[in-house]
Amino acid sequence: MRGLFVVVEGLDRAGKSTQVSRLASALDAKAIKFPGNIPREDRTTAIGKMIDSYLVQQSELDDRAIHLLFSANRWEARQGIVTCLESGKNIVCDRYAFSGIAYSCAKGLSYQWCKAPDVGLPEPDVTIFLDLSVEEASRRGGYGEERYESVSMQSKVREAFAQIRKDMPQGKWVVVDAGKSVDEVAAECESVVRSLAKPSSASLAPLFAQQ
Ligand code: DGP
Repeated sequence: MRGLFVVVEGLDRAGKSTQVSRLASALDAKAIKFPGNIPREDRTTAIGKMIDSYLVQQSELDDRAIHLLFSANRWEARQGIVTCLESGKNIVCDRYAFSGIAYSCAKGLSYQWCKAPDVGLPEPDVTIFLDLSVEEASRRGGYGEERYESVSMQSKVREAFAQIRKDMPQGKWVVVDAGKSVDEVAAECESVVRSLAKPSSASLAPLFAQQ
């Protein structure tokens, strides 16, 4: 039986890293993160380095070019994800194609265009959206120097995530209130995953295949 593929999404400061690590321990899963690559949590591949330099505002790139780089960073990790799941190991993943769509749509690119490069990636069994208001997110330690870390950008990202939610098949997108305590959020995330049916087939469905 293959492992479960669980994605955690949300705005900057929603608590994804903490919850990914809690959930990965609870499920004895491998924790991975985008942008980045398996098994490292940093931005070390050639593509990861370009993304990093863009995020820390050391380089400028066309909005579509950076969108494609984020997608390419997921594609370069695809085989690793598949191999891990097929070996029976669960994966908990911090951000995925949904962040790709949300952040680029927030910059004004079209939803369909943003979705296209990620069509066919391994489809998560479930995506947990850690929901937090922009105001509350911005109060959590404030935003740093990275691109996108502003209230106006995060508000648009939140709207884009709401659009993605409407587009997701029943049961594939679960919203968890990220304003609760760390323990409460962790318990809810764990219960979402424990209530999932065992994967019905050994292989993963392609993402956005029916749309
Ligand atoms: P994080 O390491 O999770 O804090 O992400 C760094 C920043 O990159 C964060 O502001 C969100 C943004 N980001 C993550 N994934 C994507 C993506 O696929 N596309 C775009 N445009 N931005 C992304």
